[in-house]
This record gives sequence, structure tokens and C-alpha cells, in this order.
Amino acid sequence: MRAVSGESAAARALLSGAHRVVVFTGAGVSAESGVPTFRGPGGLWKTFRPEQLATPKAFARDPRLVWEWYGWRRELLASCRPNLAHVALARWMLQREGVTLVTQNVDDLHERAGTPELMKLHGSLFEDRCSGCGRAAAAHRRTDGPTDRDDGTMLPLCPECGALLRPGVVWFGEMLPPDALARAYQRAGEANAVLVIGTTGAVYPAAGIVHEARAEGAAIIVVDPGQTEYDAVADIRLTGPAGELVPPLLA
Ligand code: BV8
Ligand code: ZN
Repeated sequence: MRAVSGESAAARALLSGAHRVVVFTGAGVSAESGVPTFRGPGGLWKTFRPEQLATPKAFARDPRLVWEWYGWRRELLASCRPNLAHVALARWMLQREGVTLVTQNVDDLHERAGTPELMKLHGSLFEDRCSGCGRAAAAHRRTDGPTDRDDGTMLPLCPECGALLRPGVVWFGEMLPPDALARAYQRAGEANAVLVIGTTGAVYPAAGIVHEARAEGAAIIVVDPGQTEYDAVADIRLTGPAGELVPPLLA
């Protein structure tokens, strides 16, 4: 464990003195678990960019390609474990009141770390949703489910209305779950401190949560090895990996 630097001692003091804390996580909190981030080196997307694959248009144009990509991501997650940051956050939330964890991630690592309560703003990799009747369904297994139209390749169809099932995530150009988003903004407005872990802060409206909290007087702590859109508004920046910096921060 890295020695507790002046910055992290200040961040520790700030967090333990804060009645209401919002923790806001992105892909970086899962990086050390082996889940590639979006925009970092070795990014998720093979040769594609998120805006090209994670959209309703991409799914309409080529549902097989989009399902292949989400199926690959689901399988990848099966071999990943929550890392020390996920576990430290879950423990901390079990030990004290007043912490709200808001994640942009669609992986299940916060859940698997035992997090008691979680706001997922971009949906879940492990849920399917019907593109027709909107019914939610647990993730289909790649082998099950009826084949789709003529070419016999496996595309999951809704058992109720027969339309194509899609991944239960929020794509670019789609609305976030309104109640979760409203609650996250409300908690941000009430927060005394926000702990931002592993996000570039580039994707809205989720990214606006940090700015909302700051506008209402919250102190902003950023934990990230790289540059983020929050660097200019951070009161404290801890530079390094979450798995190393988060546990001592919350101990
Ligand atoms: C909406 C789910 C409107 C899917 C995701 C132009 C055209 C179209 C849209 C827009 C546009 N301009 C703006 C928009 C809006 C758009 C947007 O913000 N685009 C950005 C790119 C400019 N937003 C939307 O489209 C949203 N919807 O606006 O709807 C609307 C309104 C009303 C009615 C109808 C419609 C929807 C956005 C949600 C998109 N879905 N994911 C999937 O996963 O497949 S977003 C995706 O990116 C992830 O969910 C992730 O949350 C998000 C942000 O990425 P990060 O988490 O920040 O990850 P990133 O790789 O960027 O950064 C990783 C960080 O970790 C780095 O800082 C790195 O240094 C750090 N790190 C690395 N290692 C570590 C680490 N940190 C700690 N420890 C380590 N070890
Ligand atoms: Zn349906």
C-alpha cells in the first residue's frame, strides 16, 4: 500500500467529516479487475468507437454484431473479480451512514463486492430488455432462446411478443432511467463531498452530477491515474490506481 500522502490524509479527513457523501464511479474502478475501460489504451471496442456500437442505430443496422460485442463483454466479466476498490467501498458503505454510490458502469462488480445500495445510471450488462414491448428479462444465455429469422444464427427473441431482445444498457442518444438520474442529482445537491473514481467525466447527463454537487458546495475528490474533465474542479486529486488509493482512503 502506498504511504498515506498529505493529499490522501486530507481526503481521508474530508470524507470522515462529511455527513453526506456521493461516490461516483466509472470504468476505471473496474480496470484492475481486468475490465477494459472505454477510452483508455487497449480499450473495449476492438476497432469500434462506443458511439458507433452502443447506439440504437447500430443495433437496428446489425443486431448480430452488437450482440456479439455484448456477449463478449459478458463472458469477459465472468472471469473478472471485484478488486480492492470495489470491496473497500462496499465495506465502507456497510460501516457508516450517508454514503450514496452512483455508478456509470454496466458491469456487476460493485454488486459482487457486496455493495448494499447502488444507483446504476447506464443500466446493466446482465439484463436483457425487449426492443418491442420493453419487458425486462434476465440475461439470456448465448446458447438458449429461439433462432432468429432465416439464417438460423442465435438472436434472443422476446418470449412474450417475439421482438428482438436487446442488452439492458442505456445507449448513446437514449434517456437514462429518469428516477435513478433524478435521485442521483438530488443526492449530489445534498452532498458535502463527492469521491470521483475512474471516470473521464465526458458522458452526460451522468457526468453533470459532480458539477451539480460542487455548485451546491460539495468538496470534490478525484481518484484517477490519468487526466479527467474534473481536474479543474477537484479540491483534491489523488493520482494513481483505485485498487491502491481507495482502500487507505476509507480505512
Ligand atoms: C442522452 C452503456 C439524450 C453502454 C454508456 C452527440 C451525439 C449523440 C449524443 C451526444 C452528442 N454529444 C453529447 C451527447 C450526449 C451523450 C454524450 O455525453 N456523449 C459524449 C461521448 C460526448 N450522452 C448520451 O447519449 C446519453 N443520453 O444524452 O440522451 C436524450 C434526452 C432525452 C430524451 C432522449 C435522449 C446516454 C449516455 C450513456 C451511454 N452509455 N454505457 C455500454 O456500456 O455499452 S456510456 C459509457 O461511457 C460507460 O457507461 C461509461 O460510464 C461512460 C463513461 O466512460 P468512463 O466510465 O468515464 O470510462 P472512460 O474509459 O472514459 O474513462 C476511464 C477512466 O478511468 C479514465 O479517466 C482513466 O484514467 C481511469 N482509469 C484507468 N485505470 C484506472 C482508472 N481509474 C482508477 N483506477 C484505475 N486502475
Ligand atoms: Zn417483447
